[in-house]
Amino acid sequence: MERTFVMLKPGVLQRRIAGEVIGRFERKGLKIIAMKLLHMDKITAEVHYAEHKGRDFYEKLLAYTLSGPVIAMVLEGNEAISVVRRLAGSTSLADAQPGTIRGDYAACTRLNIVHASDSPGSAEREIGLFFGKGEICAWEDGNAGWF
Ligand code: 3AN
Repeated sequence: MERTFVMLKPGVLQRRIAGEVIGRFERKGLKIIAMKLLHMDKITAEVHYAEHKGRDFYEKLLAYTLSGPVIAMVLEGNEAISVVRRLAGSTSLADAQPGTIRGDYAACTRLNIVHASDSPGSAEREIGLFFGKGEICAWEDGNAGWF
């Protein structure tokens, strides 16, 4: 089982599509093991997007990220990091395929709906940036037998 960090950007709440986007991850069988609504502070946003500092879109990306609450989540599942990246779709507006979250909902590359960790290292770092150990709520599937 693998864990990944997902953040629904401020436009998701503004557009009232949080349930639809979260539903895509659940339908795939990913397990939500942590979730919270938060208005990110500037330092957290700067740490989160540190790799993009200096890029031409960086300041606007930061401003957008701080413009309203986000939904932060930890998802667990088989190969969760790559599965979630494929569900999210390509970063760029032009490449995001219909059927993916970005392909279906994003109208602008910078406002592209969802952040998802791109490697085990970034998943660990990002989960640690947003969640304390006590906020991760691992749970068992019980007898449903779906997976
Ligand atoms: P991803 O989120 O797919 O891992 P990154 O890490 O390259 O992509 O970019 C982080 C965020 O920066 C993207 N989600 C998007 O909001 C923004 N971004 C990336 N590339 C561009 C771009 N060329 N123009 C505007 N915003 C961008």
